[in-house]
Amino acid sequence: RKDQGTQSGSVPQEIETDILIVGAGFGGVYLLHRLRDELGFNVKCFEAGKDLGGIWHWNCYPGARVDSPIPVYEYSLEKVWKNWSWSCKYPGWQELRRYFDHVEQQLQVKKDVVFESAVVSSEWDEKRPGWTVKTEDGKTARCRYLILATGFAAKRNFPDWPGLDTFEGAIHHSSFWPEEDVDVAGKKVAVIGTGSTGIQIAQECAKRAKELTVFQRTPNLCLPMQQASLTSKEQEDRKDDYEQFFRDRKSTFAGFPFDNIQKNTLDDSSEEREKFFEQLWEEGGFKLWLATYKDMLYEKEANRHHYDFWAKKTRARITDPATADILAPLEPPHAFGTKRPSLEQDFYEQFNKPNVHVIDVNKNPVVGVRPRGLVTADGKLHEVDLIALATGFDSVTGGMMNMGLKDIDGKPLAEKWAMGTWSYLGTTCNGFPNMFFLYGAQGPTAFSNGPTCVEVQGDWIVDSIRKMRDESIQSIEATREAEEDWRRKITELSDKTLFPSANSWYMGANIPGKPREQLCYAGGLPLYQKELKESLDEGFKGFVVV
Ligand code: N01
Repeated sequence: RKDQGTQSGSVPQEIETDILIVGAGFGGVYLLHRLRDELGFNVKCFEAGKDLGGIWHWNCYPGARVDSPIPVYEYSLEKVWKNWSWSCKYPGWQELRRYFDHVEQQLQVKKDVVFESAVVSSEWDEKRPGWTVKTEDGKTARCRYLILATGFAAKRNFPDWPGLDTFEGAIHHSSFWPEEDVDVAGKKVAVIGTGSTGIQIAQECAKRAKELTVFQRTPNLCLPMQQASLTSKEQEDRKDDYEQFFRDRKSTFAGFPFDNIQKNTLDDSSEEREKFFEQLWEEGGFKLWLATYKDMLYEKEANRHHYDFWAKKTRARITDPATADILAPLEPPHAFGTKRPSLEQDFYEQFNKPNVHVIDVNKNPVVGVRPRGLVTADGKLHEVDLIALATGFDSVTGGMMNMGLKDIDGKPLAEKWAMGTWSYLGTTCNGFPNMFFLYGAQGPTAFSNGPTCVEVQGDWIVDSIRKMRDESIQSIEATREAEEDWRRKITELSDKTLFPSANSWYMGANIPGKPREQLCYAGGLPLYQKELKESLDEGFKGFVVV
């Protein structure tokens, strides 16, 4: 990857700081700014990449574009939004990088970020007390508070196909795409996976590649993006309402400026329902998922109506019936919305071209890789020049378990979570005093808009640290009972929904051997914030306070 030239001056090998943050994406930058500039703490940040932006630093694959519209997908900080405007509703990765350059101009966080510093161990030092954190290249930081802002997609997932390393063409994982544009013109390309990433890569590459083959395990029930360009004037005109807008986004289930309606699917006649679905479809984005009937994610029959509408709309765009049966089968591959729908612009139309194909790898799996391509179970060699691995991540827990974190007794977090995930409030863990995390396990993470979620959790972390300072509290540590309670809530909330019925990364089901469990908080942001507030208001309820 090309150096962004972000590190200025020499970096000390030994760092002493009040607070160490790991990760300089949306969450880490927000916390660094608030804890340093508002609370006056000494804050440093270790970041594995070469620039700010987190996932937007890593994601530069063809077609990478955010799936949440602006201004919902940005900071609520006035200092940042007041003199920034976007070119369109759903910006691409280059524009998101420019946004982080702008964030830097406004907040000057980089001077406290140490780039190219992947954390490999964190241990509690009882004598100080505090954390000692080490990086791969030998840097050490000692801090009183440790905050993990590593996101849910910090550990990549690769297929275990025999012969993958013998392939003579190019192989790129979506989150490690070369900075230099990979020219697919005139090339034969294979895209593995049809999550949000695979859809975007395929949609883009299909327009330039000589031949594109998508290897699909599960159809993505994609929704129309309805992209639109925006002028600065349009955005300036809205800015008087921004403060209210950012307050409101925290009051909806998923942190978007809309919520499901207070009606069940069968309350409407089939004509009314059809009209409503059409309206949501026209408005685009996640509306058919998050602004629909309130029972969609809870009742099978209600859900089926959504699926059938989706399949009808989608199949109408695909000319070959056999291809339509793979991409948008008549029978749902999973309940609608129990896996993350991607937003697409003309993904389905690409398959009407003679050089664009889809292979259902459930029926015809990849059995190996040869120097010139992929071999499927039917014995066919699919010759390609480039393999795009859009195979996702060991999501939510994988990254946190991969950083050498140990509890006060020296037991690795990876061991604590080997049989399932335990946290309290999705922000703290028993055995890890003064360690906080956000946008990770057992928080609203996958079920909420990223910037909204990190601000909700980040604000609670800031308030907790402020309270500790004001009340001269040395340390807080979640109790085991509080963790058990929290885990029970996570499971109960999830079990009321249809989420557990799907083999999704939400349930840990995309990684062989990973415990099958709900990894995120499915109760919505308002209820979640009530839980956070209650703990703080009741003097750190659920924590041992020293
Ligand atoms: O990863 P994924 P992603 N053989 O896990 C398939 C966010 N995001 O990087 O569904 C064949 O969703 C796998 O199949 P299956 C967003 O929250 C946001 O796309 O497990 N296939 C699946 O189709 C998203 O949800 C944005 O059966 C294999 C795909 O690979 C999250 O990141 C953009 C396979 C992985 O999909 C992760 O998305 C991008 C194998 N061996 C991402 N292994 C925007 O906002 C896996 N698969 C725009």
